[in-house]
Amino acid sequence: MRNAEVRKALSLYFVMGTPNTATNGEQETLDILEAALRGGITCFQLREKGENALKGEALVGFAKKCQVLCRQFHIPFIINDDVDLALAINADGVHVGQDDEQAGIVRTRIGPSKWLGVSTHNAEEVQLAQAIGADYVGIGPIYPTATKLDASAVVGPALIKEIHTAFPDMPIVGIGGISLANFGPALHAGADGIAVISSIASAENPSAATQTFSESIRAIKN
Ligand code: TZP
Ligand code: MG
Repeated sequence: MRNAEVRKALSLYFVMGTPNTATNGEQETLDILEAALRGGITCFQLREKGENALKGEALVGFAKKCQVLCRQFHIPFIINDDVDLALAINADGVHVGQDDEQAGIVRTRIGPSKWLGVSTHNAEEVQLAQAIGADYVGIGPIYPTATKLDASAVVGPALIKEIHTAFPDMPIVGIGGISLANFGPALHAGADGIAVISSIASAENPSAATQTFSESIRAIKN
């Protein structure tokens, strides 16, 4: 069933683009992705945004390499905010924020079979996401984050609880400032999982960090 499959994939959702790595390098980014896949991430979103982000053919080529890795590990490969790219390479889904292409239009463009995730910050946005057929919502920033410069106000795990109560059928992933030290409350509040950038991409040992996340999440969820 799609809903259960999505919930499972949200458990440990890794988000990254080349700008999130120390050297901005394609190979470094692929190495981190492979380490995270080995460590046990359950979904990957290519979020190629910010300074020195890849564009055009370079982005298409890089996205294909990420997709090959994700396929090797049977992990869904989601594209952030680029429907053309997702369609061109046949990614598993698209994730959009409130300032990106309208989610309802994205759903029409990608059709019913690809996953659609929407970043939300309140019940109204979740209601709209549900109405246009979103498969899951991202809620955040749960904690302060230095990774997304234009992040909106911190919402805390309390918003997850509110949304989970009001929309029990909607899969939820918490994002923003989540680390090995603080991920518990988001899950206890009702999130199906957590999404992280820096806690894995900037970890000294991305594979070990992922493994620790993975084991601790499983311990809470089971
Ligand atoms: N959306 C809300 S917060 C955020 C995004 C993409 C950044 C998350 O990065 P980090 O490093 O896990 O705080
Ligand atoms: Mg956006």
